[in-house]
Amino acid sequence: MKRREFLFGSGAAASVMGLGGLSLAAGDPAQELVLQSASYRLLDQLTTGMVSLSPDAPPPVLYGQQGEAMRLTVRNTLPDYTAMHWHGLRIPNEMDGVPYLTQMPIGEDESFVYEFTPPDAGTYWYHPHCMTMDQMAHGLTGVMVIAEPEDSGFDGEQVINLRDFRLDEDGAFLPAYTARGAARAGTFGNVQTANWQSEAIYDHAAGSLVRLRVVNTDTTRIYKLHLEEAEARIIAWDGHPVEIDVSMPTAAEPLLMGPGQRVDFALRMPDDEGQSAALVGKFPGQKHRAMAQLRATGQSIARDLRELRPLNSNPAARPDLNQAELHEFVFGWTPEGGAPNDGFCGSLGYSFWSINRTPWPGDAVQGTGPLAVLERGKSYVLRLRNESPNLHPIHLHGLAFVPLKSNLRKLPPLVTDTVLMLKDEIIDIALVADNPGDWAFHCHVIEHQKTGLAGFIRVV
Ligand SMILES: [Cu+2]
Repeated sequence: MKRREFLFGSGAAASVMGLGGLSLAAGDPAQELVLQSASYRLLDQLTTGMVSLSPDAPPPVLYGQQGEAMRLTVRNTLPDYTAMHWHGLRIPNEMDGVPYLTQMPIGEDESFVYEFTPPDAGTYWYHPHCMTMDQMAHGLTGVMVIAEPEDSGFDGEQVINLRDFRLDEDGAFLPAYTARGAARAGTFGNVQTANWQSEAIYDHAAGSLVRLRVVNTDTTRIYKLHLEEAEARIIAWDGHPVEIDVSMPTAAEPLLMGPGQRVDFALRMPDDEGQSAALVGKFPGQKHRAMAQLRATGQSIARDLRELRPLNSNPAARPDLNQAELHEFVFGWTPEGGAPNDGFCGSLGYSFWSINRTPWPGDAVQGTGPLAVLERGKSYVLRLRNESPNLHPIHLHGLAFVPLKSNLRKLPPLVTDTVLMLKDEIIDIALVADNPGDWAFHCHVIEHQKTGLAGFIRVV
C-alpha cells in the first residue's frame, strides 16, 4: 500500500481535513496540534528553527482524563514527514504513532487523527517517531498529563519538562549528533533547561501540597536529580503510582532518570514566603545546579503530606510468574556495518547498535520480523542483557511491565514502560501481553535507536 492510499483510505483521517483550528485549552479532549517551526529565547538570543506545536512556545502540556476519549489531530505544516507517539499510554496499536509499523508517515499539509481512551492516569509525554532525531532535538517533546477521576488532594501542580539543547554561542542549533557520540553514550546538549528555561522559577502557596511531575524528554541525557529545601516523597514512577516507599534521592545518591522516564513527587512547599524548594541536577564537570525552583508565596496554608491519600493503582494486569515464558534480548554492538535506510523518517547514516545481534535496518522496512511473538493474555518474562558499557533506557510501547530483578542492584517493584539499564546489567522484566499489535521496543537514547538499537514485539 502506498503511503497516501494508507492515509486517505481511512475515513477518519480524511474527514478531519479542513476542521480548522481547535483551541489548545487544557482539558479539551479534541485538539488540533499543528506541527510547525518556532522561535524561542532559550539563551539571550532568539533560537530559530525549533519544531513545536505553537509558533513561539514550547510544546503544550496536553491534558486528558483517565477513561475518557481523546481526539488529537496532528497537522503537519513542515516539509519533513512526522508521526506522533504517546509515550507510556496503553492504547490501540494503530494510534501508537510508529511509522510503517502502525501508520504511514504524515506528510506536509496532511493530518492524522489520533483517537484513544487512556486507561491509566499519570504523567506521560509525546514526541515524533519519524524524523525523531531531528524534530526532538529541535524541541518537539511535550508532556501529557492524564488526570485521575477523583481529586487527589493537591493544592497545586507543577510540570517540569527537562531538556538539553545543543546550541552555539549565538543560540543557533549545533548538529544534533556526532558519529562518535552515537557509537558511545550519545551526544549531549550544552544548554540545560526546565520547560525551555535555564532558570525556571514557579510560585506556589507557602505550606501547600504540590504535585511535581518531572519528565525527562531529552534525546540523550540521564539526569541525576534530587530535591532541596522540600519535604517530599515519590508517589508515581513512569506514570504508575508506587505501592511501596521509594527512598528519596539525595545529593550523594541522586535519582537516575533516563530519557523517557517520569517521576511524580508529592511536595510540601516551604512555610516562609520567598523561600524556595529546588529540583537540583548534577552535571559532569559542574557543581549541582537548580534546574527549577518552587517559590513560596503568601502566608503558609500549613498543609501536611500525611493528608494525602495514596493514588489508586492503574488497571494494568499483573503477570503470573508461575506461568510466564522466558524470552531473551541482548543489547549491544552491531556485528555489521552499513547504514539504515532513510525512508521518509530520517537516518543518521550508521549502524552501531543491535538487539539480538541484528541492527534495526531503518524505519521504512518491509519484511523485518518481530523480535518475539507473544500470545495475547499470557504472561512473559523478558530477560534484558546490556552487553555494552553504555547506559540504555529501554522502552516498550503499548504494554506495562514490572522489573523483577537485576544482577547489579535491588529493583523496587514498579509498574513502568521504560527501564534504565546500567553497564553490563541484566534485568528481568515481566508483563502480560494484553494489548495486540506490533509494539516498538527500543533504546530511548535517540542516537542508539536510530543507529540500530530498535525492533518490535508482536502480540497476537
Ligand atoms: Cu541506548
